[in-house]
Amino acid sequence: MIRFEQTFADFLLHHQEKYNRTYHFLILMDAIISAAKRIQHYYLTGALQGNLGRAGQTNVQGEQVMQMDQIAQEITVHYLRATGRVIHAISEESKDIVPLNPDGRYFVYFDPLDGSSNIPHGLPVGFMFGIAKRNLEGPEDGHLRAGKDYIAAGMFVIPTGTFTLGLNSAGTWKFQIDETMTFVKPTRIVLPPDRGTWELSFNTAHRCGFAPKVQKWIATNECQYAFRYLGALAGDFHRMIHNGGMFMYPAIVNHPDPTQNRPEGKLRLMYEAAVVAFMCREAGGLAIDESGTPILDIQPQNQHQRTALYVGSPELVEDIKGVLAS
Ligand code: AHM
Ligand code: MG
Repeated sequence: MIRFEQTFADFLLHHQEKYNRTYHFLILMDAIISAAKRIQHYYLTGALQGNLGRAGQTNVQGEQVMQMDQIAQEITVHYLRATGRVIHAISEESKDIVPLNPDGRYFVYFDPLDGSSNIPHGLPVGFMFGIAKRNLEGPEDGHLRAGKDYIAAGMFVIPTGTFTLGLNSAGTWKFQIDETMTFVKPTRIVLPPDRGTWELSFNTAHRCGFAPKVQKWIATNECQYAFRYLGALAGDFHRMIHNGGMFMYPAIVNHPDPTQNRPEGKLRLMYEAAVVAFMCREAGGLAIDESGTPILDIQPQNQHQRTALYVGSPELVEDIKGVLAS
């Protein structure tokens, strides 16, 4: 017998009706899913088409741009523009705000292909996005929104065919791609309370650069947990939110070459850290920066702002928060 799973479209339609919401968000999500599928196609065929190399430029962050970064950016902007629902977007791949439709109702913050070091190998990368709504009653009220003002945030782990979406006060949900390239089977994600499955995830090569108290916490606690690190936030966060534990990208303050220090952290607040912090909150977890401030409370001063990140099971994040405050 054929098994028919509930589709993402059905799920979202019911959600919008239940909360008395408009259909505009459905149109936006449909565009984001179309972009993700097209990016996935280019990624899967990238090795044969010669699209997994460098583009030969550096971006606003001074990092090497990959060909796939440019392809994913072009695809995403195309689909967002076509909705007519987005006033403007902020992307890791664009120095400036991307103006779309002055009458649009949403701001979209995105990184169309996160985890660049995995691209040449065709290994998992992420398409991450956060969505906020403009002030519909008055003049445009600014695009620099804290994560707590997002209405939704999500990620696709490409090319594994998984899509995860956090909805404001309505949980974090995972969808799988089926044989017709449709996202189906909504499954609610709740961080598991049992420490038996918990994992730690961080780049251990940077360990000596962490603050001494963070190094000490790791040395004291690491043996209790499995350790996993893929090097792409979407994939690492995907594991963590299912198994519990903590993903960290601490500030680098002790690098042997001080010019390599990153006291402000590496990950970008608006389209990386706040996105996973939002999904984590909806799954029962927490996320803080190096000062212990909740990631979702940080008011961005610029669209490409960076932050340190500790995200995961509340007990572990509270524990490291105490250490950071000491
Ligand atoms: P990117 O936006 O240049 O791809 O960097 C973000 C990525 C995250 O996906 C990942 O968690 C982290 O950087 C990995 O950094 P590192 O190579 O220092 O471990
Ligand atoms: Mg990125």
